[in-house]
Amino acid sequence: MTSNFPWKTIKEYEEILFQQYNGIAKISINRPHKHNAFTPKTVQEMSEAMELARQDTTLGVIILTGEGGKAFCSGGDQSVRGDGGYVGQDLVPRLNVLDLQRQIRTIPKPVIAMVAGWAIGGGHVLHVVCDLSIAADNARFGQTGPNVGSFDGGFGASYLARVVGQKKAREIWYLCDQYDAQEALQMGLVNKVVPLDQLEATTISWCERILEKSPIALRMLKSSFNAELDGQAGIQELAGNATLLYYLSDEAKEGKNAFLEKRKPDFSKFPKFP
Ligand code: S0N
Repeated sequence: MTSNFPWKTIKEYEEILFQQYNGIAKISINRPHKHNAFTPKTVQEMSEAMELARQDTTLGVIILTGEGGKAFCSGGDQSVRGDGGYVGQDLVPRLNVLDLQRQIRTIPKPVIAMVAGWAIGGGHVLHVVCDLSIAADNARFGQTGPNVGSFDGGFGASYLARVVGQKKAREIWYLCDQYDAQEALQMGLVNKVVPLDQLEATTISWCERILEKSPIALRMLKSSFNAELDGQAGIQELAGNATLLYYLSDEAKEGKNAFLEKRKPDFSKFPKFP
């Protein structure tokens, strides 16, 4: 799938592409020969790119995708799966994709999965944890864990059930069926289905519409959606954003300035809202 947009490389990696265009970051798994299965290195690179996208104040939305048009991601690379996790060059077994899942959920910018072809296993979970999913008509979705001796009982089970409902989530995991893009749309697993040749343009258009919106409103909404599900960690995220907003107020600035000026703060002028 060739791109019609003038993406510029942010940083060179071995197993992913990390690019930007017009305030949009794109993180793309670049292992099409393996249907974009991830190794510990792929995940480590994605994680670093996600953090760089978070820290860059010119970037407002992140696209997660896979190269080649035939697969978004087919999950953990089974050829490097060892005892206790996926084994990288340092020979240490890891399940670092779980850290990446949490990063996608907590980065205070919308993350959009742009799905062409297979989104399977741990690759399926990656699109599930994204804020939005836009699918090409060739997309196919499913879990394989019980077929290949694994399972994701974290977001892969509980958050999937929040998205499609308990019955459907159990069906997806217990039967390991594959679902086409229209079926995914019907069960609320994706937001939109478009022809493959319109996937990138549609995703960019959604990103551009999101970028027109208030960044703090989007940030508050993302953490609010998470707070309901993520317990104390979710409340911490939402509360951190409340603190950010409070810091911006004259009332909070009075407290800081009084300390620096070695005087008693005067909060009397600030309203005690009902
Ligand atoms: C996607 C499938 C259905 C596509 O079938 P198709 O079109 O027939 O293509 P293939 O010929 O099968 O594939 C093309 C080439 O790509 C290789 N390949 C594909 N997927 C993988 C993969 N996951 N790992 C390694 N290689 C892969 C093929 O081997 C083939 O290469 P060649 O031509 O050289 O043979 C089909 O490919 C398929 O079913 N793939 C496997 C899907 C799968 O089972 N994925 C792993 C599922 N598990 C996870 O993702 C674990 C997630 C995880 O990290 C985790 C997280 C939390 C808790 C636990 C875990 C955990 O470890 O379980």
